[in-house]
Amino acid sequence: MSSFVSTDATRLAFSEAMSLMYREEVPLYGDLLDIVATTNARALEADPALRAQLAANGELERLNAERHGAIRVGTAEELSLMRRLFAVMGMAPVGYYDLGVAGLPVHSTAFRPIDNSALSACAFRIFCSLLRIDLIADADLRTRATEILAERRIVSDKAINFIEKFENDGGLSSDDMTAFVAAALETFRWHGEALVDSETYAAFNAAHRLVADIVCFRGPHINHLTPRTLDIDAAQAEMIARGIKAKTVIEGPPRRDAPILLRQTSFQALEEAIHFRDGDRVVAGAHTARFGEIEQRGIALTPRGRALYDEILAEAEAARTTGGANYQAQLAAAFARFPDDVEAMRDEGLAYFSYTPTPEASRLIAAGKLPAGSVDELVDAGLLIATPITYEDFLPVSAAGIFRSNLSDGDQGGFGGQSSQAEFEAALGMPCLDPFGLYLDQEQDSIDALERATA
Ligand code: OOG
Ligand code: NI
Repeated sequence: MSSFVSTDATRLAFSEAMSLMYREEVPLYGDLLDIVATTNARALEADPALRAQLAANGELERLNAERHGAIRVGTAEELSLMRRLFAVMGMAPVGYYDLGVAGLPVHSTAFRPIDNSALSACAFRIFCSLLRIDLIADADLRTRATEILAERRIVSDKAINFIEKFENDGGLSSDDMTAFVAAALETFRWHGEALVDSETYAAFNAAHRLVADIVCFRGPHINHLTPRTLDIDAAQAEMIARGIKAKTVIEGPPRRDAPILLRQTSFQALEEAIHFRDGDRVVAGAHTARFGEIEQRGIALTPRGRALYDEILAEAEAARTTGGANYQAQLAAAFARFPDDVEAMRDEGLAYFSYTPTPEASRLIAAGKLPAGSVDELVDAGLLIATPITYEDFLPVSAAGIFRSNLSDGDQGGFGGQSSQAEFEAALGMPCLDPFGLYLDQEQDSIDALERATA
């Protein structure tokens, strides 16, 4: 018998420790958690069917817990270290997000659990961006950034020892896990003391705020955590009512009866006091990086559904004339041609589903009497229940909007450049897993289980 703790337990312990740390570091984030808890309780009260569905999926217990956080690293070595550190928590890199097309000097992946049981045990994930030094225009600044990053060590020797132990032994004991979580957490802590002097900071900041945020500090401080809301419009209204500076527009699809993909909003980054060591003088400064975000997740779309989503979103963006509430109305009108009904989405092959036998079908299976038929025929006959598979990934256009809401207007800037997934994966040390393939696996697993039961 193995005496290792599960990677699910490690991820849960880490996400809880991270949440506590962030609430201490950014008190406004505690208010956001409070808003989410209140609006979620109201949504459950108003919709008993939703409550029953969440209870059946075992999702009520950790409903208000964080679903994701985000960090930004500076070098290939740091990215590869993050891959190894998150592997200890059962998280693998899924998807490649090229933010260069949105004018940001980074590209990203999401470290996340991949199978159903791991996702329901703890769905915590980390959106991780890598600086593209090649996109810094000034050659001197590029060299300076490379030198500064080459010298810092973002993961302690202690944490690295546990990572190696995990890799060599295939797991960690309970005591080691506790010690690993504490050591790993330090990597993501905020440091008010900059690594560089004030002049260097100003130079990087002028190149791009993201560059200063990534290069000028001791490590990749967690820049936001994101709990799940059941009603993002209500949570957004409540943020505004409490005087929190929320984004004016919710990113992603409009409000729908059958939610798709991911909707997100955030509050603006706080201005925080930092200090520089200029020779033997301590100089006070300010930095804005850290914020809070909320998300509401819907059904995962197939490549076909996703193409339709991207097409409609691009149309709506092109026709966009107003911000705020009016844009939400324009967006809703543009999405009128996307079926707002799970059955229609299934018929048209737009979304992923998992299939489970009804109680009657289970009785028939046990008696060896389930009628032969395709999945669709069994659903139509009322013997199989099709349950929407939840979208577990991110959206590049939305992510760019989240980044941008936390940068000043002067930072919109021209980092086009070529997409470089191959370069990113070389840095990472493995390919980014394909999200569509993972949803298809989830769907296929449910069909295979049925076939095994009836074989
Ligand atoms: C990441 C922004 C993207 C999301 O939820 O789409 C993101 C960052 O600001 O580092 O977190
Ligand atoms: Ni986020």
